[in-house]
Amino acid sequence: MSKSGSPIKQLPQFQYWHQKIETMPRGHLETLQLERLQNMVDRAMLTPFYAPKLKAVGINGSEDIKGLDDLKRIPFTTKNDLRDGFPYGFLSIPKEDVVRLHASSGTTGTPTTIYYSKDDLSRWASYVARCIYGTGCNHGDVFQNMITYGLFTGGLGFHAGAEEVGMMVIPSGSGNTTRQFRLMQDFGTTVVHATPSFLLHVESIMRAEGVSRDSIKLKRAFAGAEPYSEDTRRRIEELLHIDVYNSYGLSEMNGPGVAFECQCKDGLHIWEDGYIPEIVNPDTLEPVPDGEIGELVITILCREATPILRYRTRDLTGFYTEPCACGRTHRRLRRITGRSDDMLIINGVNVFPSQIEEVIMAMKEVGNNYLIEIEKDGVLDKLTVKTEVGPDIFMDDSRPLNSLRERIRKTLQASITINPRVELHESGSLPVSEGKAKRVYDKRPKDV
Ligand code: DLL
Repeated sequence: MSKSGSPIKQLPQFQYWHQKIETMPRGHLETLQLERLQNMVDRAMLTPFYAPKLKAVGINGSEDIKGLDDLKRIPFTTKNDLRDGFPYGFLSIPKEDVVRLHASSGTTGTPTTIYYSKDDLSRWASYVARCIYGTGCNHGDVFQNMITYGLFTGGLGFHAGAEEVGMMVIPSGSGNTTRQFRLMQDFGTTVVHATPSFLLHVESIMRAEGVSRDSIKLKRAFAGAEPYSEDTRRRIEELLHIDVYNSYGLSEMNGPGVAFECQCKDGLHIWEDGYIPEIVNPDTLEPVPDGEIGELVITILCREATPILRYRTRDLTGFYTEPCACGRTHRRLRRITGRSDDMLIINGVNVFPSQIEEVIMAMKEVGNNYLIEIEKDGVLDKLTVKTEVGPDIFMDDSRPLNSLRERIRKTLQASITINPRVELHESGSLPVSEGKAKRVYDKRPKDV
């Protein structure tokens, strides 16, 4: 059994895209990181944003980075810094050498822009290819990319990585679920990429439209771009009879391809030849003891156009401390449990949306979609959890519904210490977003 409780399957021979790098001894990896960090610092000195910031702490170039420990002298970079540096404050190559830009989807505010050189794009594709190949995909697989193309990095990022592996790519984009089935059936799709919420939606529609599982050849899915629980992964795997791999990335660090699960599905390998990860306490910004949860901070090591040092991701995670059975030496991150800034404070209690998801998705009678609403009720906050019921539950039979509602309420209360209102909705009736799911509706008036 894996730590998450799911049985570890008999694994096929592990596949490495680049075995020498993926299994590199720690010492060699650190030497490589230092070399690349020095190079990045020299690049950063070419940008209007970093040059004064680094000089202010006594760093004038790579000669002042003697060991990896010197990283700690570099100030953190935040999303606000990137916004303040708009449009070219972080650019370190001539504008005419930029071949593409992407922008963050702006989960928490206005978008930020990242530029790529030609070599940056091919390096990024190679990291994504490494992730894809490590899950057992190969030349001959048919890959349907059911995620947004455009400024969001998920579409084009995976597209290029999948082509690098040599899979046939169907650039279907997100939405239009009926057409997605048609494509799967017509071209024998074996692997898809989507947000976990869209995968759950696909399964609901598949059932509603009577698409038979035997009519599609799907074996695997890559799911990421938003947090989801282990129970959600298990649910998708059981409903669709596929293997689901967690995929983590952010546009500031290229996009997808930063950290990915291997076939052990027990943590996400963060590619340490391309990124230096740190986990810090989000309040003190000091490193947390190894293995503990904190905020992930990342330094990119191989990008020409937009060097970003010590970026505060706001994502909460921790390292696994034991080595992975697959033989890769790059450390593994725990599933992201939330962000240091999506924490809800409800009547003084801190609640992460992921805690609510964990409770409801573990219940078999609960359907695939849910929403969290917070409103003011007099002086107090009122939390409402709206969730769909599974397709086998009849909405006109009130007894089992009442008992399910009560069970959800009590379990949630035990987990988050707040007594929520629970509303049950018919399967497929709550709104679905095509991109990242919007699940939290905080309707409380904002303090000015
Ligand atoms: O979401 C890049 C991406 C595309 C990742 C496709 C995976 C697949 P942004 O739009 O910049 O980039 O959003 C980055 O999304 O800081 C996390 O908060 C969240 N996120 C991404 N992947 C995961 C994941 C893309 N697997 C922000 N689990 C990140 C939890 C995730 N959160």
